[in-house]
Amino acid sequence: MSQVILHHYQLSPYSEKIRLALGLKALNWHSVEIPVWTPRPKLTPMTGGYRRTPILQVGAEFYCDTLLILHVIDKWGASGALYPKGQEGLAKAFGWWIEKGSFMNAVCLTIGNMGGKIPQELVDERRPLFRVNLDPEALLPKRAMYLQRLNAHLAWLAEVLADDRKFILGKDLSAADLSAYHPIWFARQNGGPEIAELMSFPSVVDPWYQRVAALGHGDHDDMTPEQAIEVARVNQPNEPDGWSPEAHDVGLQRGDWVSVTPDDYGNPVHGTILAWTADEIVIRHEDPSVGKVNLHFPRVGFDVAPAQR
Ligand SMILES: N[C@@H](CCC(=O)N[C@@H](CS)C(=O)NCC(=O)O)C(=O)O
Repeated sequence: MSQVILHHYQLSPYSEKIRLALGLKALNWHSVEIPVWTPRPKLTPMTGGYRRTPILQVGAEFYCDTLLILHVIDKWGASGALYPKGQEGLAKAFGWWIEKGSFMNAVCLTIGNMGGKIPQELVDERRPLFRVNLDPEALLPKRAMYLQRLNAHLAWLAEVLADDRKFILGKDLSAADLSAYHPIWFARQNGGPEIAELMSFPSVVDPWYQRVAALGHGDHDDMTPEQAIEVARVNQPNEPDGWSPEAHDVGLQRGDWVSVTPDDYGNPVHGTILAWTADEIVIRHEDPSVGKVNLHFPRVGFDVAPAQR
């Protein structure tokens, strides 16, 4: 396997989800620290402008969205399985629910308590992306709303964990645990003791939380963006050709120019579609600085449509 490169920043909860997956698999990886807010001039040319965090790079293959990144990581390393046999669907469905239910509520609850710590550039830059004003002064008066929403979802998590099981699906950790963990991690790391105390069911959630945290991040070293660009430049992208009849039903053929757009928040990315399978969409992107690369997206959570060049 070619070297594993994670483009991420420390504060990012979705990146923490992936750092822990790399820890579970005891992988060696390279860390490229990206700016917390755009512009990201060294990353954007490689990823066609896909702007969410994190992104996993292997050679000239770029994996976007943690839903897909977990599936890629799951195939590597000797330890742990993110999708335990017979529970694959449960792990996916649980993870989808808990992230949708808790991520933005945990972020808004926490940032409301971070007055003086959130740069105005970050507030201004995120507003059109999330369609939320992340200014702590605007969020603090809404604390009660974000708290009750988050705690309603934590109640379901606590209900699952109430029988003293080690992890959400039973004795082994799965992708579901990582999806449930990272919004709570963000709140605990950044909201201070006040926010930690407002979050319900600590006696049930705490022991599980500590078990997930104990995964650590695996062995990693720093890589510069220039080194990552060089890796993409010297490697040739794969030529995937998996093609589902579903693609024809939405009017697409291999080789068409398409847009791929997150169905919740984020911008479209354009390229030539190479593969459409049960789990993934692959498009080819080209840029003078890196040459040809493949951008991979999960099927769930993204809309593909024919586009004009
Ligand atoms: N569904 C996406 C969500 C990723 C996401 O929202 N990440 C946040 C950071 S934790 C983000 O992209 N924020 C804007 C940015 O970093 O530019 C995934 O699973 O990767």
